[in-house]
Amino acid sequence: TGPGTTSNITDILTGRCEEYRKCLLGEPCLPFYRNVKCRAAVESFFKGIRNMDPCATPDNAYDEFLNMVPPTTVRGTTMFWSGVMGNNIPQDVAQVTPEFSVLEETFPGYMAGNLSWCGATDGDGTGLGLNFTVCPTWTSETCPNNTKAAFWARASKMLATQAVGDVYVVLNAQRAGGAFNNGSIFATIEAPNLNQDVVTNVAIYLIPDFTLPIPNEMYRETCTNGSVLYLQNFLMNMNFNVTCEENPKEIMWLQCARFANSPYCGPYAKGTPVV
Ligand code: CV1
Repeated sequence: TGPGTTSNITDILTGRCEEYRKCLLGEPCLPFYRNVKCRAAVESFFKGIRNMDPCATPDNAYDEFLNMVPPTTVRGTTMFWSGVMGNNIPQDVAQVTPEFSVLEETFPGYMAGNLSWCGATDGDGTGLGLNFTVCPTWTSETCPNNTKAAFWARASKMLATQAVGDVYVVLNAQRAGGAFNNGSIFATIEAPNLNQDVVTNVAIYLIPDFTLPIPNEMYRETCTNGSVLYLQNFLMNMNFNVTCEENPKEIMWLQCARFANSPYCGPYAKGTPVV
């Protein structure tokens, strides 16, 4: 199990909602959002999960909420990521690069980012129907449909469905089991929901895993082997244009700013890194 519901989550969600709708964040700011009623939005966020078993969240639990504050991104900027959670790199790059937008920068993603929450069937004295003590870890195989996973899955689906123009996906070349993980949200929900008629290119950005204590070259995929090659074929079979880049400078600059001594950085890093 993981941490319970974040204390004061209602206030946090309400505050973030107000920030977002008032365009205080430098994110794309739609007239539509200005009229969001934050109290009602937060209420609908909890509506489908209060007093519910946190491992039996209905697929549509957040539909009302997500229809009030749907994720939207500017054409040609939508960035997906998978297997690179450890260092927040795509989120941080997207934050300072107007050319990229990730789910965490959209209205629902911003509201829910870095929070923990889940329902509780027995209540725990707060009257909110949420468990403030523990929540299931959402990667758990015994609890696949948990409160939080259901949220990100649904929000991710909407993000992919509305994406237009060039899209991007950042993958970890050294992810155990392959950079393109079959069970990931990207593989199961985002890629299949991209629209062939409006997405002009899928750019795969393959980055090394800077969080590894010792870079393991043995398990480093390239654009021309392993699961990344599989992903390219999968996307091309869906009629998408696909490009793939290893160590793309658009992402690496931030990685290298943070891990300046990495063998993947510096003038000799392009191509075969010296490890
Ligand atoms: N997405 Br905190 C998915 N999972 C998220 C997101 C998020 N925005 N935010 C968080 N998580 P993995 P993936 C948590 O690295 O392909 C969206 C979840 O606990 O395998 O499954 C994004 O749009 C999840 O288990 O990536 C992104 O494009 C873990 O972080 C895609 O879905 C990420 O798991 C990434 O999901």
